[in-house]
Amino acid sequence: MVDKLKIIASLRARLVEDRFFHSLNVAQMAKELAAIYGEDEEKAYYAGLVHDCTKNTAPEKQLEIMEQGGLQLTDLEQNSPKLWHAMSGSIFMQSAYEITDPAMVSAVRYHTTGKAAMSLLEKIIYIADFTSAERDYPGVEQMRHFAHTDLDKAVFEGAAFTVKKLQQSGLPVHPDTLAAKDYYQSSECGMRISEL
Ligand code: DGI
Ligand code: FE
Ligand code: FE
Repeated sequence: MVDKLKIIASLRARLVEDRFFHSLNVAQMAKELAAIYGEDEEKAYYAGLVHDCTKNTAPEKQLEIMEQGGLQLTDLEQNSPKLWHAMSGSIFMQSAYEITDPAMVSAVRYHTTGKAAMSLLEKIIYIADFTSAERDYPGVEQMRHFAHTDLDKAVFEGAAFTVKKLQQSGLPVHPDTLAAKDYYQSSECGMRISEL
C-alpha cells in the first residue's frame, strides 16, 4: 500500500474540498465502527479514506477506468452515472494506492448501492458514508444511533432511505440497492427467507 500521507495528498488534489473532508470523516467513522464490531480498524480506515476517490473524476475517464478494469455495465448502470464512482473507485484504488485487499476493494465497490448479505467491512463502509461527522440530513442522529447499536438495522434504514429518495426523483433503483433493503428488512425479524 502507498504511504498514508501520499494517499491523503492525492485525494486532496483529486477531490473538491467538501468531498476531501467527507473522505477523512468517513475514514474516521469507519475506524470507530470497526472498533465496535470487531473489524480490522486499519482496513476500515483506509477503505473509508479512498471510498470516493473517483467521485470528482470526469465521466469519460471513469468509463475508461472501468473498461480497463474489465467491468461490464448493465443498461441501468450505464444510465446512472452517480453509481460509476463506486465501480471506478474500486479499480483506481488498486493501481493508484496499491490497495488490493479483496475485502477493501469490495467495500468500496458496493458502498453506494449496498447489496444482500454484505461482509462486515462492506456494511461498515456503507454506514460510515451515511453517518460521517459532516452529514446533517434529517434523521442522521437516529442513523448514528443504529450505526452504533445495530449495524444491520442501520443498513436497512440506509437502503430504505435511498430507495425512497430515488423513487421520489424518478431515478432507477439498482437491483443491489433493492436486494440490500429486502435482505436487511428480513434480518430485522431475525430470520431469512431461506430459513422459513
Ligand atoms: O458518494 P456519496 O455522495 O458520499 O454517497 P453515495 O456513494 O452513496 O452516492 C449517493 C448517490 O448515488 C446519490 O446521488 C444517489 C445515487 N444512488 C444510490 N443508490 C442508487 C443511486 N442511483 C441510482 N440510479 N440507483 C441506485 O440504486
Ligand atoms: Fe460515494
Ligand atoms: Fe461518500
